[in-house]
Amino acid sequence: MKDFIGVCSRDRNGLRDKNHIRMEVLVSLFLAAFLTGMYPVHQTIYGLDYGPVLKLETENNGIFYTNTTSVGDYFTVSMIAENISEDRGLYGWEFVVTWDPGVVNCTAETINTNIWSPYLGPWVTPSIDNAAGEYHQSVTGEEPSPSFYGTTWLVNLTFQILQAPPEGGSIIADFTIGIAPGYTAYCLLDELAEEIPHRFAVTGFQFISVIHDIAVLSIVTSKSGCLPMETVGKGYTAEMNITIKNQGNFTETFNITVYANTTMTNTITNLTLTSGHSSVISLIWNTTNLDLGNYTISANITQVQDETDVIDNTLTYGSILVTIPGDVNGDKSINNTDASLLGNAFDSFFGDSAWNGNADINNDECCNAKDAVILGTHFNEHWE
Ligand SMILES: [Ca+2]
Ligand SMILES: [Ca+2]
Ligand SMILES: [Ca+2]
Repeated sequence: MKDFIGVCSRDRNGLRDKNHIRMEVLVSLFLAAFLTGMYPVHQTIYGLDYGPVLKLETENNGIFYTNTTSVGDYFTVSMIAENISEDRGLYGWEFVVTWDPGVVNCTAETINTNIWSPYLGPWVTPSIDNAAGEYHQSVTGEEPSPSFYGTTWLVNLTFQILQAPPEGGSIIADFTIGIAPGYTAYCLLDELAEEIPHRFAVTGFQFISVIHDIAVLSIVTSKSGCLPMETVGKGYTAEMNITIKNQGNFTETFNITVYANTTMTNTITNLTLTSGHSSVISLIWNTTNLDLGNYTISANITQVQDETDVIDNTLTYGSILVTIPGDVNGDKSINNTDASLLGNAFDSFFGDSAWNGNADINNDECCNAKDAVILGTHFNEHWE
């Protein structure tokens, strides 16, 4: 009696453990499904038990890209019987595979006839119906063949790609494994022609349009909007905000270079942007090494690998005059006009209505006495 209770107790514990394990499997599968949902892999697993699996495996994990794959190319789908147990071996198979017709065509079947020797079948002719997007076949062992156990491929199907994905998008040919018409269960059979309980695993097909495209969208400087032109005193700086965007569908790493006419003024290397995201690059544009004169500003992003749209990699901004510090209006002389412009903006901060970027000679986001001192130092100077 004591032993019996003990056994029962162990059994109950065993059951609890098993349920606990099942919960963990359930949670893992949920997480796996959630995570794979974020990526272009679409794999479906039905049922939670371990044991035999009827698996549809697509070459390359079912993912193809337009830079390496074209319409008309072929790929293989393997039907696999996995983990068939020794005590309930495999003696036949029959199933229906379906896909989205028009996206891919099945062009050939290669049946594994080495599972049983001798064998019976294949029973279904023709087995491929591309109009319906359907493959149906059946093969059985024949005496004196022993049952098969372990893992084996059953049939390899060759598919041809018929459609290209839309630019920047992807196209999917969903695969399913189904039961042959007229049966309730008849996929993997044992020697008694009974269904071997199993779960299904399916890898899909996805054809993805590859776009590598980085773009410079805009350039704004701390002098933007100043009339009649933007000016920076030689030896002083301007701030520059450059908005860039990854318009492709891959993460890219690249360099950006700013030019004043043909002179490189700034280079930022190893910028990384994920697909679809934009970013504002802030930098200080320094005039120390520039001669007095008018400069056209441009920003250029180096072409990333396989990028075809390179026109948007370069953006040309208007021009900025590098002049003697204090020449607020850019007429190349420092006089009462400049002093009056600074006076109008005096005590204003960046963003204020009275703000004048040109009058902020030292570029500290405030028009004040510091700028007036610089203007005073150069008063009555001129060039050209
Ligand atoms: Ca581009
Ligand atoms: Ca002036
Ligand atoms: Ca200032």
